[in-house]
Amino acid sequence: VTDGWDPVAQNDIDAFKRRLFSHLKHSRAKNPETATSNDWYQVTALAVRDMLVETWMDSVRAAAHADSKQVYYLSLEFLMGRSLESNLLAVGMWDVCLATFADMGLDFGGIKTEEPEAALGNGGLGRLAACFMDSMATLGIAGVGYGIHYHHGMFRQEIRDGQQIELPENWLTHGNPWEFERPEYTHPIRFGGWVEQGQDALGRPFFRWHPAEELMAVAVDMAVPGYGGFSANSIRLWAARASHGFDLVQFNKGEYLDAVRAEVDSESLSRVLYPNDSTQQGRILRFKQEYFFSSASLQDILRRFRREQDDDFDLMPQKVAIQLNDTHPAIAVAELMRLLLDEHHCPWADAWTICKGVFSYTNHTLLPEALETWPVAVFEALLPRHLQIIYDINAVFLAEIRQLRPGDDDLVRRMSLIDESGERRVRMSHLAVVGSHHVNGVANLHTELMKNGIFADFEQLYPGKIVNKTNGITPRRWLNQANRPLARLITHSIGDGWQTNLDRLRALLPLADDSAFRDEFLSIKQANKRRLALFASRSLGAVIHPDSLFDVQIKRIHEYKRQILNVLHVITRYNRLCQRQFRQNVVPRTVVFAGKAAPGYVLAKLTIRLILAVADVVNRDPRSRDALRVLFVPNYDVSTAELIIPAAELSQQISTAGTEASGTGNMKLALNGALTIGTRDGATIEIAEEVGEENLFFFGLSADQVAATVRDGYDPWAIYRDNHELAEALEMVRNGAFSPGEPDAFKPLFDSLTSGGDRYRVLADYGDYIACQDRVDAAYLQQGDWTRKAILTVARMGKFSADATILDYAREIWDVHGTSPYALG
Ligand code: DL6
Repeated sequence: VTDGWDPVAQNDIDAFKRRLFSHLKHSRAKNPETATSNDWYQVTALAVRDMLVETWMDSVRAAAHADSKQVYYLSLEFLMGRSLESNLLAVGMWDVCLATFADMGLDFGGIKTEEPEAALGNGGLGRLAACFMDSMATLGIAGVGYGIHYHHGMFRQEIRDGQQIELPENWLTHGNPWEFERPEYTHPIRFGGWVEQGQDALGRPFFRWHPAEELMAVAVDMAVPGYGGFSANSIRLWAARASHGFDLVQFNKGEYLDAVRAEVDSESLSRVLYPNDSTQQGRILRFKQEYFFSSASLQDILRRFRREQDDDFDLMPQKVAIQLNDTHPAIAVAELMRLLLDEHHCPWADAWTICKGVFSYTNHTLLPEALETWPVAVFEALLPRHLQIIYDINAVFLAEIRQLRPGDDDLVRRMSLIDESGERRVRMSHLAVVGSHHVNGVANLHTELMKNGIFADFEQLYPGKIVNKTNGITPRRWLNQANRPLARLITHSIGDGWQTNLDRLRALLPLADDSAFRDEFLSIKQANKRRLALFASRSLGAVIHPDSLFDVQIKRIHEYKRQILNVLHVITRYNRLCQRQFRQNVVPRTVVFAGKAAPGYVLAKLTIRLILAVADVVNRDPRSRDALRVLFVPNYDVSTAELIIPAAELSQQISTAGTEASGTGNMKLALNGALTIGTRDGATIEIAEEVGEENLFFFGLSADQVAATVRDGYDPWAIYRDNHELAEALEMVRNGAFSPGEPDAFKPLFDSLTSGGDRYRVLADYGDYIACQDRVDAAYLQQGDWTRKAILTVARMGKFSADATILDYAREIWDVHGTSPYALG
């Protein structure tokens, strides 16, 4: 039976146009005369979706029939960005779409920006999940990404009166053409109440949870097409709904608003993404969100498993791999135990073996404030049965430790799932480690620090359990889509295939010495810089010069990422430019910042304010403005990254060594030909190993040296006294040089760097950073050599394809294979 939709050939403009017009009429009830830009976006999305659906349904069906192992990626965040362009490229319809709109005399550039971003994530962790989904689909690794269908994703950042303000983001206002709500996949989620204990007729103990509250998790699916159209996977996001929407009794009593209260309360659970990155906020709603999506996902996984394998749960480790993206879904360990024990009556030891056979856990940060713990009292109130299970897991686990290390009470105290040092709290990372067969860090250094630091006891007791999986990025979005001119040049020069085998970029190596290629490469960079400059002038009213060096730091604003160090360099540069003798032979710079600060993070918000204030002074002053400009691009998101990254020439990766778990912006920028200035931190170390230290700019303390300053003592004031340029820049921050109307405005930043102890060793690295920036200037003057380095950098980025990372997870952790030709090599 055919469905009447003939496939559209990749060069058939008329067929594509017919699809658009058909959707315009039948899906939007509009005609071309009344169609808005948004209508055109919607119908294009629907037309592309029609094509995706074919592969998607085939893939899902094939995976079910193949009876193969499925990978489930549980992530509280998926930072997908826009889908239209990436989906068009994935199904090979990009060119025909552009040609169709050109033929109709419509500007596709404007139409594609009608799509709101699916900004269901904060930053690195959520974007990594999106890249991994792309790679799994491309490689034909069957799986599902499970998360939350937030009504409001990451807040929209606006700058008012020189400061960040947060506005709600409304990505669903016009509906989302990519999603399919599936009310047939709805699972109950329960909270509170009490646990009945007893014995069944056979004398076996049972536990029956009598929850006090129930709501529903409804599935909303999105297709994730693999590049090349061989396979597709799903992301299934859970939306919260009331289990009984409308209370008729209350309504009949005339209490209309109370009658819908349950609905409002339940739905608030998936209302908003917590905008915190790297800090745990400890809010009850967050706890409920974590359980909500973990429970719904596990119920769904079990439903799928039982459809194929009945109740043969011992087979689960052969059929199911569940990756916990950070500890946010760590409660899934206790939830799977509960489902197996209480609902499917598995014996305890069997259930525990199954859990340890299916789960694996990725750690994304070592910052103590980000490590999740929840008060035992919160568990008692909301998940009493899970608390019992966690106690049972702990009892078995601690007995094992006591057997391995008799008499070591301190070890037992350190490793326990319950932190008893103050208010009793459940250590979610310990639950995740104990319940998993593998634990991974996201870059070599990070994994080593995990093994020697927060998880040292686990490493000693279970050697081999902690492994490294250096992060990666999808080359489809971060080069093929974001930088079309460079992608075309690469394809023209070395052929296709690099999009799915990034190592092929090595074929560019000899071209680094080819002057014609270098010229083309450079002129593409210049065009990308002009595009950013145009955006700055049109959208932000800011003037930046495309001939200057574009120096870029784009990421969340956080003390450990040290935007403040960058600002101190800008101020130092400004101070130098204010002296006539420094104005000769200077390399003009545009320092671009973008990033959001968590709404409650005072110093991060103040840093944004300082960046804007410094920009205001530097960009106006006739002594500096031709040689130094500062641009803050508001509302940093995936689309903004796609605009800035191709224009970047210098990539700032300047976190305190030992604090940035991996970084992925470092990879995106390098893949687009930016040279890195950075510390020996996260994956930047591995980038240097690949591209060669001579092709990037390292400075500052190593992680060991930072640790030594903690051990041996550290005096920021001594550094302040020794370095007059530093003292001058810091004084300007303190004394209101950038905030004349409010001289103390930035004093908290000064204090944190001095009397506050300078936790992130900004002052310790300042001198070397400035010297390194001087080396950057000198290198930039040698344009030919700079471009050569940039080309070599691009050519050597193969290791950082998310495909390579995912294949590594597949082999070492999940024990699965990809079925697409790209996985088979
Ligand atoms: O692993 C993805 C990404 C890393 O690249 C960053 O270095 C790291 O900071 C980030 N972590 C988070 C928040 N962590 N927690 N929880 O986004 O993960």
